[in-house]
Amino acid sequence: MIRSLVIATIFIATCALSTGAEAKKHPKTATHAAYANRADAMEFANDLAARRDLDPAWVRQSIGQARLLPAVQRLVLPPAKGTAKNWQAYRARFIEPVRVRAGLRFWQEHARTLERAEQEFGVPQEIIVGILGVETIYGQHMGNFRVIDALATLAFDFPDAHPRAAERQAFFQRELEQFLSLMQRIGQDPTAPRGSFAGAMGLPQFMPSSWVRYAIDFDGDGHVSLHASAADAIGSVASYFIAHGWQPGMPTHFGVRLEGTPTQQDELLAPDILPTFSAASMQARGALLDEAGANHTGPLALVELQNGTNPPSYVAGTENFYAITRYNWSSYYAMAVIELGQAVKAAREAAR
Ligand SMILES: [Ca+2]
Repeated sequence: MIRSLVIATIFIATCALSTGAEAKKHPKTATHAAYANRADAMEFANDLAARRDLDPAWVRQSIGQARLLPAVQRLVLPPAKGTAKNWQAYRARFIEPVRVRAGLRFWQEHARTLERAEQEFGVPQEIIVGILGVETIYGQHMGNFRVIDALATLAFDFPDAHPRAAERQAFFQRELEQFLSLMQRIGQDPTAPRGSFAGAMGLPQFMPSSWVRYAIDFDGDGHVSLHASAADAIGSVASYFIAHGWQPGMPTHFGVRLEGTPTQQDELLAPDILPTFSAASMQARGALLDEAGANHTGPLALVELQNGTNPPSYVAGTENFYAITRYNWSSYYAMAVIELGQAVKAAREAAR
């Protein structure tokens, strides 16, 4: 659940390993940048402790152990301008044999838990399987940065080169606060959890605020563990979707063919992925829906997926397509989740 850059998750494991290796080779460089000596970080710690009614010494010590990670500063930057969006290339990274096979194994191993999640929450098993596959290949790549380091780096030294640096820095300060409150509440050492460069954790890559709000104990052992319990991850993804407007039984998207004028097309694309048009008003603007889409009663969005220099792909996204983008704000991400889930489901049916 890195809200900026899914593509980067692929590289996290590699980058994290190289950072770890460097830290071992140059232990002084790693400790040199610790936040214990930073007045702004210690002031933040004192304020946070007061706001959350936490022990100020514990908060100062926790943040004081965090280290500035230049790799995190690099990874949080958006791709260089002029990088063409390409759905076919994006798709090929996620819907590929290794990930589909891992998905099939995961589904076989956790079939009963996935069924239970679908029954209790109304979120289809293939959507949960799609999310966990795109995020971490079912727990294989959960990120190897210390979460406290990643969050402190982005909370106190967010790179100015980012177009929304102030807003994003404020976001990560809130996440750091949520993280420390969570660690205090569950009695865990805040230097222990590992995660992505953005501080996302576990099989579903939940940010701390999402962990606090939506994570659930779905295996009933009395603890929420998104790193070690596939069942907790499965239940927590379903819980997240329901909280973000998932409607049981509704498809995610329909096929659509564009035959309108460029002006009509611009009108349809203006609301981006926010479902805005009725099926009839979409068709009146020359976007011809497949049969199921034409009969859909809820609002729809015309979703454009660019293919580099080739013509774009289009689908008509429902409110459930939009719900998937609440996990990660990208239509490419949502489509990859849907198609990976479908591919694993097809492999499972073929294997029966
Ligand atoms: Ca549990």
